[in-house]
Amino acid sequence: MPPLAAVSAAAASTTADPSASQSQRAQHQHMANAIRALAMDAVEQAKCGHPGMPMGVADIATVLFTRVMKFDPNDPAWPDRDRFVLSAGHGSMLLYAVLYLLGYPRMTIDEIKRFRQFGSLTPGHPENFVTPGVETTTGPLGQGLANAVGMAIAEAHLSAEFGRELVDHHTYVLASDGDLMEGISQEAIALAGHLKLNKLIVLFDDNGISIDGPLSLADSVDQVKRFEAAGWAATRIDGHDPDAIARALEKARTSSKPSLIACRTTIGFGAPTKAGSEKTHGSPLGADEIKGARERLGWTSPAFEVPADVLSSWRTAGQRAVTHHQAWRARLDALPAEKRAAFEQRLSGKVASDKLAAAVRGLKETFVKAPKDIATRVASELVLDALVPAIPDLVGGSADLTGSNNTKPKGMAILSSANYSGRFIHYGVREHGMAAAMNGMALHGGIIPYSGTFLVFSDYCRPALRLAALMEQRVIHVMTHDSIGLGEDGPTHQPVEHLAALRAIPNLNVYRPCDPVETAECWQLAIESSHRPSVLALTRQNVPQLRKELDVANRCATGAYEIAPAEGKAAVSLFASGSEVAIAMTARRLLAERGVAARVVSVPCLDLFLAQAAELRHSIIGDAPVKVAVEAGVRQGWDAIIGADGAFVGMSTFGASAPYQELFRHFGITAEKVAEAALAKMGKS
Ligand SMILES: Cc1ncc(C[n+]2csc(CCOP(=O)(O)OP(=O)(O)O)c2C)c(N)n1
Repeated sequence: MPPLAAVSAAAASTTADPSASQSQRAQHQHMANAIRALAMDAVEQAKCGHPGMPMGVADIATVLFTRVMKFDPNDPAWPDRDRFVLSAGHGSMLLYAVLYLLGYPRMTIDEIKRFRQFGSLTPGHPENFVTPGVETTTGPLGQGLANAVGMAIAEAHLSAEFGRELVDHHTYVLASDGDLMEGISQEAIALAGHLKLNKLIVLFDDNGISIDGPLSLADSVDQVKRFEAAGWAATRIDGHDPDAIARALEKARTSSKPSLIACRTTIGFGAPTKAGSEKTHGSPLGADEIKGARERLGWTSPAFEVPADVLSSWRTAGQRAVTHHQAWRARLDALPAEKRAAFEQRLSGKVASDKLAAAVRGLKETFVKAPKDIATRVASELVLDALVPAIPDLVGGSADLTGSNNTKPKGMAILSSANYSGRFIHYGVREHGMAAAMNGMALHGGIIPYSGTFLVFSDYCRPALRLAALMEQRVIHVMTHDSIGLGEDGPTHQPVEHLAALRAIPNLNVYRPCDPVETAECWQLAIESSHRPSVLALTRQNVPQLRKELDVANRCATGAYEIAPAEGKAAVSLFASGSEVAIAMTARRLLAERGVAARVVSVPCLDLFLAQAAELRHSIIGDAPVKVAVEAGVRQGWDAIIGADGAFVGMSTFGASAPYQELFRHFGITAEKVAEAALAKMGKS
């Protein structure tokens, strides 16, 4: 394709015509120096930021963006664009400078001048929901690399499904030493190598420097060997030699494996006294150093000014792939109407709500007709049996707990290097990499990723979950074995604080359904939540089916609802989630036997409930004088319903290893204890 032809021509001209090659090199230097100058100036003006990395990788970025990548500045979300992930998000000025130079309309020089200021398009670290052209939110090192693995999986999957005429792009990553030192990088590269994601290309900024100083203080890994061991093609080049960069990229693009290009660079390239040192990493260079750098680089323009000829070369490069975009649109337009509609619907992220509603209604009818006392994880599998065929966007998986998480419905094909059209991913024992890859799939578009692990291992996913919530991405985590109810595996595996810890993440909904009907309703809500991640916390142990009447409406939609009214005026309100709703129901009966009228409120999603209007919340909480909550986790969060005076029956220590019935008894999470707590509050104990 033309961008590559340009690369080849540039490489060939090195030998054919020395003077042409010299002028090309000079032009390249000017273009790269434009990035360096903008990074120095913006960091200086903001009085904070990281100039060293953009200055060091300017040559790599210039070759990549002006000769290789395909994108359209006027349509930054064009589905078949190449993706670029700046995993080393601290070097954000690199990305902002490139977007400005290429002519992304909203990235003006004024935005560059407002680097790191409130409301600018140039925040401290790249945020995809703020800046058009930024593919993912990076800063926590290692996440971007793992997101990129998800993007490459999404590309391979959609390409297998819709054909290369519609989906055929690469994912490029710029990663630093810090990215590769983080543990998540191991999970990410191992998965990418195993899946042979050959359209994933990582450019490693091999500058040997991190914040504390030379990398030798803390690391001596041979990254090339490490990536090779994980099934990648890996090479080392001089990251300041544009021809070497171009050649390595060309080779990587035709590789049958994912590629690592370790680019040896000098951090702060051009800075007279600070280049090659950590001093260029996290603070402005200072006026004298910038003056010296300008002299060394031969850059005579004042701050924030790019000479017209250099800017024009960049802008021309920015338009390079527009013809690809047009050709792609023409291919899309020429498709049979049905195929085109299917593709556009997938990319839009709009789930066929009629199909979803019909599937959920069918499930509820089946459950109500023949009530089942089953674990909610088993109910979830029954739900997936119906939803996976109805919603092609769903791509599932598990971190090596498929049989325990019940995330693989019957007949779901495995996504592998031999069959990218499969829809179930064996992520291996890699919870963190899985969660971050899922973010990448969701960001890519066309996929609603869901996965499985144990709830206790949400800790291993947490950094990626937090970013999913920040980025408003729809990823669905099935997390089973949700309390001491898992029994004999003991306290290492029994979540206690996890529900509270997950509920503390803004814009993440934690669902804990009590029975098969609620499980179906919670799945529906998670899929409909197009701008937030969801966790479905599910039981290992069987629970009785409590919803036996057919409700057309989704009763979980308000987060909490009265599942059993009081007989007469309620003296007590009992609130519970998941497996403890059944305990609350029995407690209600015990209280009735003592002549106390109690109602039960099921709380399948505390986050959703607390987001309801005050009036609705008050009506659901009710005005019974005594409030008791029961959940086999810590109290934190429940005071929003029961108040500081309410009684809480739950956990305040770690669990233990024993059959689960014994554990519920030992820790006092029983109907008797709930009834006692209510009576004690009434002064009747
Ligand atoms: C998970 C995480 N830990 C720590 C940091 C803070 N931090 C930002 S950059 C950096 C390391 C910088 O070294 P390197 O990755 O080699 O980048 P370079 O110095 O080459 O720009 C650290 C520790 C972070 N952003 N993310």
